[in-house]
Amino acid sequence: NPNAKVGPQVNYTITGIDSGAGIMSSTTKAINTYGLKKEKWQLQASSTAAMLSSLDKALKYKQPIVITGWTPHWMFQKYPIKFLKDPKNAYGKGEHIQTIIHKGFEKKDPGATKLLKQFHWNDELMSEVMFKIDKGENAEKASKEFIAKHPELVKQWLNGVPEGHGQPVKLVLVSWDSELSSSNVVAQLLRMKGYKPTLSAMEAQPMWTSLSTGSADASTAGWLPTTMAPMYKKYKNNVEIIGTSIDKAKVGLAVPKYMKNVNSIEDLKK
Ligand code: PBE
Repeated sequence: NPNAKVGPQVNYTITGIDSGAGIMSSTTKAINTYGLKKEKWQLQASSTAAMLSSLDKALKYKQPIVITGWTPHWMFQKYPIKFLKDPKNAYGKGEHIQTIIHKGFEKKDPGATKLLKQFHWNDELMSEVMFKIDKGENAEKASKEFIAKHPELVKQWLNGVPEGHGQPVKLVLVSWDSELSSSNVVAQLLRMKGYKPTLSAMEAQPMWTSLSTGSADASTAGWLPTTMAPMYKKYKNNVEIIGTSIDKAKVGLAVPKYMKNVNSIEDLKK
């Protein structure tokens, strides 16, 4: 029944991803901002893969579901879903994906830092790599193919970057599709210039501690100013934002398009 209240149909549950992700803290904030707590709404942590498989199932049976959603990501191409309006800006007014380094890394390695600063692309380009990874292609292979296909872009990214002479660069790799793509492309670019990048897979919280202690040098996973604000605030004295790889990112709640009466986070209360 499309006119029935949403809450009871989904057990007042928002299906989320890994608990350390920025979108989880923004969603907890949204639940408070919109007064959904009184209505027993809760956020369920899982993983991106588990969330998307629940979405897949719900769509198959035309059942209601509320998920945490974001772009760039292929979920909005693959599935008929829509973002809910966020009139109170609980998820911010517009997110960027920023490149973060350990404070002091630029002094230690100005060349690699220059490359990291110059790395800038968009949703469409990132999606080329993301789709391949989603289809099961190895991330390193996908980024090599991307680089071979875009010589002009690569020229801009490498412009004026000095030879690395085997200098190691410790990159953080958080296993979100967006970051699998950007980190692997950046690693490949560094290799082309003679640097020796390593990619350490870790979750969102360790990413910030590693960047702050210097056990990692750089990350392309800074979803800011809102999504990862709590972590940035905590570590901002020891990290530095040096660039923006994606200007337009978006984070929020999403539902299947057939949930015609649910268009805003406010509607979850109805
Ligand atoms: N995301 C996608 C992340 C960053 C990448 C929105 C899931 C987050 O911290 O929530």
